[in-house]
Parts: sequence; C-alpha cells; structure tokens
Amino acid sequence: MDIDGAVRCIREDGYAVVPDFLTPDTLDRLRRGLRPVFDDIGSRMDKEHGQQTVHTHNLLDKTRAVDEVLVDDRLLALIEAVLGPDFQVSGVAAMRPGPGDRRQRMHQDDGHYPIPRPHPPLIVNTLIALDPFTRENGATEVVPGSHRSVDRVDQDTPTVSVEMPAGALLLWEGALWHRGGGNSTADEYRRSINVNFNLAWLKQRENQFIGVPPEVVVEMPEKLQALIGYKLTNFGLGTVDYRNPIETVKRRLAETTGASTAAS
Ligand SMILES: O=C(O)CCC(=O)C(=O)O
Repeated sequence: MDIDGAVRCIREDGYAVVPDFLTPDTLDRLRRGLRPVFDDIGSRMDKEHGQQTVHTHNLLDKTRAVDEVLVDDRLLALIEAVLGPDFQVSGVAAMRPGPGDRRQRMHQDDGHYPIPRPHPPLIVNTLIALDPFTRENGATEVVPGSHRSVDRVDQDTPTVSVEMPAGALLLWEGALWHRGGGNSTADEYRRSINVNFNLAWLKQRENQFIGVPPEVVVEMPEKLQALIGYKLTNFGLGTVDYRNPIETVKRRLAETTGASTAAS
C-alpha cells in the first residue's frame, strides 16, 4: 500500500483512495458479519432533505465484525501520518444509501470545533467500501482542495464523485467539503463502514465511554481500548486518579460482579 502517496493526496487534494485496502476474504467476512446491521438500515423522509439513508451509529456496541479493520496497522499508519501519534476513534457507523435516497448537504466534518481556519488537521474521516461506489449509487462527492479554503463552499459548487471498487478505502481531511451522493439506481445499495478519527485531545463525535458498555470494553484488545479513548493523552488528559480509565472500569465491573455473585 502506498502510504506516502495517499498522505500526499490528503494534504494536497484533501482526500485519497486506497483501492485494494481489503482482501477479498476480509471483504467477504465484513459483508457477512455486518449483514444484520445493514438489513436494519432504512431511509426516512424529512421536509428539508427529502428521502435519506438512516446511518447506524455507535457500531462498536452493535457488532464485533468491524474490530479487525479498526486496528489494521496500515489504516492506523495512514491516520498517524496526517494527525500525528495522538489520535482516537471519534465515531464508527454503517452507511447504506439505497434506491431513491437523495444526496446529503455539502458539509465539513470538523465544523464541531470552533477553531479559526485554516488550522492543522483535526479529523481524518474514512469510508471502507463494501460495494463498488459509483456516481449512480451514491458515491461520496468531494470538492478537491476545499480543505485549504477558509470560505464556505456553496451547495452548487462542482464536485468530484469518488468512484471506487468494493474493498477500497476513502480517507478525507475533516476540513474537506463533501457529501454523500444520491442513489438514482433502481436496486443498488452502497454499503460502507465509516470510521471517523480525531485528535485525542478533542471531544469525540460520539461518546465512546457511554456508547460502548463496560463489559464489552474490558473484553477488547488493549489496542482497541486505547483507540476508543482508554489511554492517557498529552501527559495525563483523560485520567482517573492519574491512571488509565480502563483500570476504573475493570475495578467497578469486578465489584459489581462480586456483589451480584455474593447476593445470589
Ligand atoms: O456517505 C458518504 O459518502 C458520506 C457521509 C457523510 O459525509 C456524513 O454522513 O456526514
């Protein structure tokens, strides 16, 4: 995998595609593992945006199928090359625009953070394609280079549709203007896993400490625990009694389990 080339594209254009990110076996495993999640995804009508996909958020509470891609060393090396060593998972979701779903409004993912622009990268967002992304089925639309602009981008600014094969990885910098495309096909669903990373000293988009239950967290490999926030950041941010919060989670769980065993 050409990590340097991908990082250069993210810096210059705001986004990059790694076409052969998943092996056919991994792609197949992810599709099978996520079938129950995708089967549940639908669309909803809303007055302002019309018919749009309902994304499934807080995915780490709903399935273990995506753990293996989150801790993939190649993915983490790419994120580290843009954000530096101190980053975390900010949110994990499953997305599946279906027939008739309209495109999203153009937006930037780092709009949560009221920091004057331009600023260094705060977020790298990713989509792992479980189906081919085509202009027709809702491929992500980007405005190349817009991550360097301090001005807002109009909704009718020309975009590039990021078409890519199943198994590819799309990465973009949080300041890039983009949107999920509309799906004009009669019967194609565009499945993807969305993993959003941000700097570890920023608040996560989705609260992983509450979202992922303690009994699930303690069973995760340390690398994944650290990725979702159970680590010490910038000399001690996020500690409990100056220690890694995972220790508190484990102790409380042991106390609860001990208490319920004693009572029974
Ligand atoms: O589905 C996509 O292509 C992008 C999704 C996105 O940008 C979002 O939901 O905020």
